[in-house]
Amino acid sequence: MLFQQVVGLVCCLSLVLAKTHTFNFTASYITANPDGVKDKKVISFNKQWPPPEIHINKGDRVELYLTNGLETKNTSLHFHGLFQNGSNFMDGPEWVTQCPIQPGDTYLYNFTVDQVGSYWYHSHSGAQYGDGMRGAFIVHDDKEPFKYDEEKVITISEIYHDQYYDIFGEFLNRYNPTGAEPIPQNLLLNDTANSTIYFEPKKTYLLRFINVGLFVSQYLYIEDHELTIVEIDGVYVEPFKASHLYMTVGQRYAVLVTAKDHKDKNYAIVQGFDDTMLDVIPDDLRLNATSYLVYDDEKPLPKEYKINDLAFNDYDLTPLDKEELYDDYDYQITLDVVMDNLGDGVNYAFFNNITYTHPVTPTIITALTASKEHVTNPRIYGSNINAFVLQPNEIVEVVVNNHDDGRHPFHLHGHTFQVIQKSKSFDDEPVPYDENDHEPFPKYPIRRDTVNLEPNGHIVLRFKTDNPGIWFFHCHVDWHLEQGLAAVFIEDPLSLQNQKPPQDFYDNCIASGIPIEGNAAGNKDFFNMTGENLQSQPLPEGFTLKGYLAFAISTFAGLYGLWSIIQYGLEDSVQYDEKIFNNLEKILHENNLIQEADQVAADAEVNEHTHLSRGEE
Ligand SMILES: *[C@@H]1O[C@H](CO)[C@@H](O)[C@H](O)[C@H]1NC(C)=O
Ligand SMILES: *[C@@H]1O[C@H](CO)[C@@H](O)[C@H](O)[C@H]1NC(C)=O
Ligand SMILES: *[C@@H]1O[C@H](CO)[C@@H](O)[C@H](O)[C@H]1NC(C)=O
Ligand SMILES: *[C@@H]1O[C@H](CO)[C@@H](O)[C@H](O)[C@H]1NC(C)=O
Ligand SMILES: *[C@@H]1O[C@H](CO)[C@@H](O)[C@H](O)[C@H]1NC(C)=O
Ligand SMILES: *[C@@H]1O[C@H](CO)[C@@H](O)[C@H](O)[C@H]1NC(C)=O
Ligand SMILES: *[C@@H]1O[C@H](CO)[C@@H](O)[C@H](O)[C@H]1NC(C)=O
Ligand SMILES: *[C@@H]1O[C@H](CO)[C@@H](O)[C@H](O)[C@H]1NC(C)=O
Ligand SMILES: *[C@@H]1O[C@H](CO)[C@@H](O)[C@H](O)[C@H]1NC(C)=O
Ligand SMILES: [Cu+2]
Repeated sequence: MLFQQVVGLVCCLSLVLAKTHTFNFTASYITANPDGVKDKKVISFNKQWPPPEIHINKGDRVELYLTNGLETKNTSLHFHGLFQNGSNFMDGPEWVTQCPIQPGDTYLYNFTVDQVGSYWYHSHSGAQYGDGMRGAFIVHDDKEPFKYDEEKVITISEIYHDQYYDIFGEFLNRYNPTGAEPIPQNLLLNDTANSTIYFEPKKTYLLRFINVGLFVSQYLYIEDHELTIVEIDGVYVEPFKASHLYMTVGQRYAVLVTAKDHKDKNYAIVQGFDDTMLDVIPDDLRLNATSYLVYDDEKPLPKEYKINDLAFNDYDLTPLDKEELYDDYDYQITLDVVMDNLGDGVNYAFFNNITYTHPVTPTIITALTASKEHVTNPRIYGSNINAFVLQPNEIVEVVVNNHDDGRHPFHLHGHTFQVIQKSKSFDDEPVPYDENDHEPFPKYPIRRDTVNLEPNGHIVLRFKTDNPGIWFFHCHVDWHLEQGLAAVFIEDPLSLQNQKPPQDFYDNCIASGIPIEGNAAGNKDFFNMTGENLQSQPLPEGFTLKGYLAFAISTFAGLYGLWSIIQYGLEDSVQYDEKIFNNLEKILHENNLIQEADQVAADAEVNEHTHLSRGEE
């Protein structure tokens, strides 16, 4: 009886204490100089860059008004790691759970948070957040299972000196046939270079590291200070002592660090790019950056510091709640990752031969407006979004096999997943998951929302379908997302139909002339796919685009800017495909493509100026 009263009291107290946090943000460009090397137009909130950290408590409501002041660009906002349980339409990714927000318009993100830990927010319109539209989102827990004196949020990222929209055109382009990712120019910690983080002796700090970058994974270590990992991606873990971290973009690690008991010395905080992810390493790119852990401003700053063993595997961690492995799955999804060219010459990324091509109307609109009879039929969601319809209260297993030699940090919206297999990388041949011959499953698998897939390796993930919604599953290397490395999980759409987005949600679509009813093609006849967005046609048989471009480049070399060859590592493809362009003319003739080749050369000439002038900057 007494117990019940106490429980009752606690429940209602926390109800009373739940707070609404209102934010009124206008996204607009300002000029900043994040690394102290070059000015750049970055996306600010209310002319402030870096955008603010958001801190709330578990149970609180967020009402965030986002005004698009970007003049010529659409925008959107995603809260990475939040489940949006019951509020799928607040998740943020354009074409998945909302329409893009047009310049001049305001959109309200309004949701409650029933989770704890380290999260972040970022634009989910292309790779736009790379220009700075991202920040930390921390949910405080009054029952944290560890103690500390002070908390510090520390973001890490890479910076491109050029603007995303300028780089992007050259990336997703047939003159970049290998799909080589643009190379960033610098590393940032707390959104600057040469950062100083202050420590006071004897204190214990909770450092929340968040990789808010869009491409490169980073190593992170602090000279002569041990890191005790206590949370990953919002999931508490058994305290785990580590000398350093390895963080893909999108991942978060909260670590306890106990300060020295004296102020005799200052220490180095070192970031290092995982340089295996870079196709070319320009001579002037620094791969490591040193920031400063300062106890005493009067003492000299630390020198560079180096550790030798960089081995690190998040798979070794154990969730604090010891949630057991989900025994078996009810439904299995296998996704094979391939990067390849289509007939338009562009290098795309594929799951099972499909490169994500956004629908005419956001997938959530299709799910909200289809009849009960049709809403669970994957066909209505289109043939180009990798749609998977999931039944409620099932265990879903997602197997991702990498047929590519790049690293891919996969992120799922709306859930954390158990990571039940995580292979090492393989040099030569892809090693897909074999259900009948695999490493033993962990008893208490780690759970997180972003996990790294190694070159030619595989991952196996399991989660329970207890959150109705349209959930994006994609590579968080946003260059790869732009190449189409995404799938859409349509989880319990019958229940999703009970969620009622506000009028604002529909108005935002109407403002762009996007249908607010219909299938992936925007047709009210749900099985008429006329007008659907589709990926480009494949290349003709026996024809490789790399070879074709190599031919065009070598024949008309003088016309083609050296800049792109260096920047995008085309040299490699020229060598790689030597044997192909030996008989290339024959192939071109057979496919009546000689004229096309001439056109490539002519276009290259037109582009020469842009490329060269950029190269000379
Ligand atoms: C948000 O800020 C803008 C510009 O400062 C102002 O016009 C608007 O009324 C504000 N909206 C809210 C809901 O506070
Ligand atoms: C960091 O240090 C480098 C080298 O001294 C300097 O070029 C750069 O401007 C500094 N950056 C900032 C943001 O202070
Ligand atoms: C913004 O979204 C609208 C609606 O889809 C689209 O027509 C327009 O091209 C987009 N604008 C930009 C700059 O991407
Ligand atoms: C946010 O959502 C809640 C719950 O639906 C609603 O009561 C509240 O009015 C909304 N806030 C605004 C500003 O619309
Ligand atoms: C990050 O930099 C800002 C100033 O730009 C500063 O106010 C903040 O304290 C820094 N964060 C940490 C963890 O030192
Ligand atoms: C720089 O980082 C790389 C990992 O990216 C590491 O191998 C190397 O040891 C680091 N160098 C220094 C000086 O810390
Ligand atoms: C992808 O295409 C290849 C070649 O056409 C084919 O062999 C393979 O079965 C396809 N894979 C899937 C999952 O459709
Ligand atoms: C969503 O909320 C329901 C209860 O309302 C709960 O059973 C379910 O576990 C939640 N899902 C997630 C992913 O938190
Ligand atoms: C399918 O939709 C298109 C475009 O809305 C329309 O023109 C066409 O007549 C429809 N086809 C059928 C068979 O209804
Ligand atoms: Cu990727």
